[in-house]
Amino acid sequence: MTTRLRSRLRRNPALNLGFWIFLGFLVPWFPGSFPARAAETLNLFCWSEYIPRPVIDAFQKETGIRVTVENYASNEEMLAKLLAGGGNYDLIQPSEYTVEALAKAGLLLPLDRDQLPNVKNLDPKFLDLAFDPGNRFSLPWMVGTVGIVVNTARVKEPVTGFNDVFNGKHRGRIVVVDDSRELVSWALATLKIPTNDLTPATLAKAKPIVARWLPQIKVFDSDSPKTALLAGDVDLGVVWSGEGAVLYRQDPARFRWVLPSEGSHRFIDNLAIPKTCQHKAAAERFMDFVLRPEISKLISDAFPYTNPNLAARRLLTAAQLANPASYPTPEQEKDLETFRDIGATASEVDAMVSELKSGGR
Ligand code: N2P
Repeated sequence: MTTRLRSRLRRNPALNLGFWIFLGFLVPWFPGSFPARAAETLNLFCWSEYIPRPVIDAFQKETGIRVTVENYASNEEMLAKLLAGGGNYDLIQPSEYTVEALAKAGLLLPLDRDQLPNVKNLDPKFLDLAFDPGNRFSLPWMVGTVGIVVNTARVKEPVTGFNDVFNGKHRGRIVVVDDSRELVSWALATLKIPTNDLTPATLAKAKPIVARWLPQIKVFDSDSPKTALLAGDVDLGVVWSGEGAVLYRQDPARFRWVLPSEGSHRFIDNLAIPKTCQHKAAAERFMDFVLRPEISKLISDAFPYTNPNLAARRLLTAAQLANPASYPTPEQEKDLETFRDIGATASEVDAMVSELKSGGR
């Protein structure tokens, strides 16, 4: 070695092989202290109260992928943020009708089935549905209904449907999910109009009903409508089934779950990858991870909706499977309808409900 080279090595340790070997020994001992290759990231944009923290932690631990989570409380809120850009979302959680709208607009990436072997665990009943034939763009996360929770300590008369909730006697004692499409669909159900027959003409028929109902509602809450019921702030709720299931689990004598006699919405919430996704491999890895039976069970434990994962369902307790809010009977299932994309009428639904909420007629 020339004297020049030796002195360069002394001045610049990065050129010295011994230095790199030494560093190689140190890194495993102090992993956080060295600027390793930037960790892979997965940006989740999902409904609030739907992805349990332990699931995210287990995924991060196993894969080293850093997960960020942003929540929304309605499909419409998610769409608005997604379309505004800037969110860098890798994985979203749209309901059936929103998958359909996004796919039509070319805003979803097709899924690579080779990366998703755990699809085999899913109940075929919730696959290949009209909103996404062949599940090209989405896989079911959880399935649920929208139904009525009755605090039986406070409400003694029978409550069987929307007309009983909004008959005027419970004014100021009602919580509902803050969701325009839902509200309008309940009004349509009382008119016996099919839930997807949503046009400007049928919307006009629903309007006076929604107008009559709105002043009776005390709380609008899509994130955690159970809270107002638990606190005793309200006696009745029209809420997501998972919320009803938590209440029933907590106090079955006090909280009764009723699927409205006029008919009810069965939603199918999904995972899908937006076209603007920057980390598709990580997104698909998460999708397959949550389809593992033991991981999917953790989701059911925290958020007791209908689990479409048959392998996971085998791990649930008899009590979980017997929760009437989580698992409707085959007889009840006959009256459930699933939303479809209604195109431009969607913004009219939103505009009408917002106008009525702000006191318009
Ligand atoms: C979960 C909300 C369920 C979404 N917190 C209803 N589509």
